[in-house]
Amino acid sequence: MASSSTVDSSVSDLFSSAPALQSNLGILSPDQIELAKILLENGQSHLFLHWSEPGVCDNEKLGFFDQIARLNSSYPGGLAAYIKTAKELLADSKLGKNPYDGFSPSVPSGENLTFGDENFIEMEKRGVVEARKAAFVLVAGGLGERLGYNGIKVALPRETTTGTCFLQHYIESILALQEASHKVASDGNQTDIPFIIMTSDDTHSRTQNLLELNSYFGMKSTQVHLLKQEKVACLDDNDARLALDSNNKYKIQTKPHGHGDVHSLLYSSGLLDKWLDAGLKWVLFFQDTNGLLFNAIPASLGVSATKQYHVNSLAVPRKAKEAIGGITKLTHADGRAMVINVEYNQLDPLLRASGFPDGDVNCETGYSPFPGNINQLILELGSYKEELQKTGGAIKEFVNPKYKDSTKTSFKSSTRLECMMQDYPKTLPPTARVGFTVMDIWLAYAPVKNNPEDAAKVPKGNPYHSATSGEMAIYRANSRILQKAGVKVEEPVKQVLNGQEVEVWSRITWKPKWGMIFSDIKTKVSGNCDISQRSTMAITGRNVFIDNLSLDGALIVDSIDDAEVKLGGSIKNNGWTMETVDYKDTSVPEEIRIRGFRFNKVEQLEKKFAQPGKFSLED
Ligand code: UGB
Repeated sequence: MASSSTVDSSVSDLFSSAPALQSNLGILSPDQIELAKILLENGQSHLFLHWSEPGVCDNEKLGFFDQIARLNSSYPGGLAAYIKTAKELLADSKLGKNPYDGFSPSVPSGENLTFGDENFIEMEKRGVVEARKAAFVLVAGGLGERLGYNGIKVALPRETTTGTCFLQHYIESILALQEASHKVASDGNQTDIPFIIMTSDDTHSRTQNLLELNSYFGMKSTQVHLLKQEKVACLDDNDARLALDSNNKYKIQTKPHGHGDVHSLLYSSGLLDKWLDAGLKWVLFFQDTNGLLFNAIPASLGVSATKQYHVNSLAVPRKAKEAIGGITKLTHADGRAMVINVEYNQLDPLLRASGFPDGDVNCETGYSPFPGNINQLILELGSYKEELQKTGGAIKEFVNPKYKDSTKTSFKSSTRLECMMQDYPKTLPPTARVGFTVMDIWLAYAPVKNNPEDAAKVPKGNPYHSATSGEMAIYRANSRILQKAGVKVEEPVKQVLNGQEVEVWSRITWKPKWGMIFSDIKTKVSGNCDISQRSTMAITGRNVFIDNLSLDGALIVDSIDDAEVKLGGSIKNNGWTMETVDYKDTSVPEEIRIRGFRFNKVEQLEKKFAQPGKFSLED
């Protein structure tokens, strides 16, 4: 332990601004004294006003410095940099400065893909070739406050026909892509695709438990890597004074910093170098609850490779005022230009301030002219690593204080700096190739973000983004893909579930290994096939072929990889019915009631093929 005599005179001047701290210096280590200096030099003496005499609450004081050390080491440039940036951003916010000052928005051009056409099929094939040179990064540190679900979002069922959770589906999709990519590899490179999950204190242990309890859903545990983001210090006022926890004066209040942390975590993890050494080329970022995501991955990776994009943002047509960011071209008066996501709460004011008097409105297509950012990014690894070397992974931050009144001198509650992963291109040089790929919503985007009550209030025509719409979107996408492959899937019926009017299609699901890309799916379908709207079909095997099948009821097929199974003939049974459930009915498990329905498995044909060989449904 250091004694106060180790502190020299210039330092003791500094410490005289915090007498309660000064009298406690004897209990602090030299490292802790260094941290105390950083705090005092950056206007944080108020943190020590309540400190008691040495000998009283000493453990709490040491705990305080443990937390300060964590806050200091987890932020690029440390706490001094955090406080400096906070002061600048708070001053800008007080002045009402527009972060896009000097920039005029316009509609950018990018790649538009149409599911199932020749170009789409080509892009998917190219994407599969590239996949073995990719690493996947899931940002899953958010609590999902809008959804209000008690567990972690990746543990929610993606659909309740099979009950497969999001995390399992993501892992199985990566494994299916890996296998498909290895098959077409001409260089014999059979490296496993790395899968990184960014967690936070709110999600880390539950994510780890979910993986361990399920043997990593079939992935090698060495393939999966969890990176935990730390929260950042809250700020009490425009001078960026750190906020103390109201229940513990020896603790700084903290809040999440946002998904932008993923870049600094990846940079400091050392993984990027390893990946470059292993010959990887792409890093794909995605969010926690988009059950359609992997329908879009192969083709958009193909676009990245073909166009040699350094940054490729996946996008869908966006309804005006929808809570997804808009991909926008911003051109500065000085000639600079960038293609960037403008967050949904900033798009309308930016447009109004720059020659679009109606702000964020739909155009003649019925959609906003700005494509909607679904926050799936494909970055080219080499240029990504180079850029992070310059920035240390720091992403341009923002602050969003809720002021008490128009003087903007005090806040309703503490605020903090935040950052978003899609702001990565903001620091890129103009030579960077930044593009985007637009795909149909039905194919690519169905997040689960809103609780039933809020979803029911969404303006008519705008997407609900609820557990109900998220599950219905899986059935719609699978039905439409099979339609395109030649199956007569009956049209949907409309139904109101948890106050939301949704299209209910046949409940069709399959495992990613059954068909990752459209050309594969087409090889699995032949003859005259039809599926009625009230039907359920779940395929969990790989070599399952739909051939002259007429289905009106429920059909569940499981098979080992060495079993080749033909699904044909006419199958009719009472099937699975959908019973409505109210989201307020707490006798029903939360993950079910937030959907507004559950299945009643009245009757089904269930077949399991556990031996190698050729089979049909009669076997
Ligand atoms: N997340 C973290 O990992 N850490 C954090 O600190 C915060 C979040 P939300 P939101 O899907 O279309 C984003 O809360 O506000 C993870 C984009 O910014 O769902 O809806 C979290 O676990 C927006 O441009 O984000 O907005 C989750 O996986 C738009 O594209 C992810 O980050 C929108 O998503 C997103 O968190 C969208």
